[in-house]
Amino acid sequence: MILEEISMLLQKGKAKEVKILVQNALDQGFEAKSILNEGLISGMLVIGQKFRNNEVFVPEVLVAARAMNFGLEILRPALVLQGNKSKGKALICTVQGDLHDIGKNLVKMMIEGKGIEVIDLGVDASPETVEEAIIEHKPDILCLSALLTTTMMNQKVIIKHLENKGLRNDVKIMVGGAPLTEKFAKEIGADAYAPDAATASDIALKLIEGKLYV
Ligand code: B1M
Repeated sequence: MILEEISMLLQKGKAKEVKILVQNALDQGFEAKSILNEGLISGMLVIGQKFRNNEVFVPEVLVAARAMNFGLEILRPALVLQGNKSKGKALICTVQGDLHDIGKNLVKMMIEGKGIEVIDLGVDASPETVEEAIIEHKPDILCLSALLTTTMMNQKVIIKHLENKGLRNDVKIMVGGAPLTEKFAKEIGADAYAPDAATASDIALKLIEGKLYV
């Protein structure tokens, strides 16, 4: 079926074909969430497994990631509610040393879907970049993503940096990413942790509305 086909094409890095099939699936009435989970994410999970087993290498992963991003762009309007008055402002980035942005992009989309404006600092964001953006944009929440065990500690570095600059209490901080746990989030002084993009968007809204007490 079409979702399996999307998953297979993503694994082969066929970005243009993924884009077309994602659009076809939407036209056929498949829900955006199913296309995301059973098509795109399921294909990426296979690639991740093969990468771990040395069956595929960085170039294959890169083309698969590109195909994933092509598919996500088509899904964006369906995942994001449009025309909502902004309920607040979030700043998002992947932390310094880390170039993984697919999960961060998904979290961004889902948070936008809650009617929250999102400023995206991209990947490899230094504490200084985050500090400057907080001063410039005055966000309600800061969302930090990390995918590597070697970069997850850079979330703590950012939090410490904001403490030193007297900015820590100006924003609520949510952290996430595959190697993280709730326990780790508490240890580094974050206000919240989310295991996936949907939960992240729920928590973002609660943090903004002051309904999540930490
Ligand atoms: Co990388 N990589 N990678 N990689 N890569 C992983 C993460 C790895 C687990 C693969 C493996 O070994 N099995 C491994 C990390 C091991 C570890 O640290 N323990 C790894 C490695 C080692 C590396 C390199 C070091 C490889 C090398 O060069 N030798 C290198 C590092 C580069 C760097 O960052 N400095 C590297 C490079 C790359 C590519 C560039 C090739 C590519 C990234 C392309 C891109 O992002 N544009 C890549 C990819 C694609 C992966 C895998 C295969 C897939 C990641 C992904 O996009 N998943 C990954 C293996 C895997 O995870 N299975 C792997 C799909 C995405 C939807 O999930 O990002 O987890 P995820 O996001 C989820 C949740 O985590 C959560 O919500 C998202 C959606 O539900 N979430 C948040 C994420 N951020 C959040 C923030 C929140 C809340 C929730 O609040 C703020």
